[in-house]
Amino acid sequence: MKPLPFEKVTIVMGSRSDWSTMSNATRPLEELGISFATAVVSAHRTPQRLVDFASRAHESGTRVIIAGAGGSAHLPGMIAAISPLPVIAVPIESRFMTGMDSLLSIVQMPRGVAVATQAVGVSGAYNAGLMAAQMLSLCDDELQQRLIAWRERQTEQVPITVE
Ligand code: RP5
Repeated sequence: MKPLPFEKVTIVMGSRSDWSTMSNATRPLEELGISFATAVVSAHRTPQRLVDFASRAHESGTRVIIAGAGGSAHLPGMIAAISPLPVIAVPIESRFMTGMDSLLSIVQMPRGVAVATQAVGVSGAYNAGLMAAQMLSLCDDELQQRLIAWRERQTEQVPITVE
């Protein structure tokens, strides 16, 4: 089996089927020049992989973890229970409850174990990448300048007129 990948931002997801959503987390990271890795880690189907990943990430170069899962979405909370790193969670839009199940099972963490939960689906995944960049920028002045410029470009791109 391939070894677990670790980068400054490591993006994990419960299934390959989550990739169409979670790939959106890579967009702001690419635009801001931040290295990332991706892997499938399932809380239920690969529990030992979850433990290996979460216990090693902070000693393997990762600074922020992004974790996406759908349905009974235990992945982000379990990683946060093991790893000291910040965990940004993305609730995946599920087939039967359109992501409400994912959202509630991720967001209702018990006191003492923190997860930064984003919106359900594509926007949440995108913002997870952006949030990771903002966290990293706290200790990286050049990245902070790139973020400021990135936001200015975003603002400039919003037209005043609707035609
Ligand atoms: C979750 O179950 C995954 O995160 C995914 O969102 C959902 C469905 O997985 P598949 O059955 O498509 O592999 O663990």
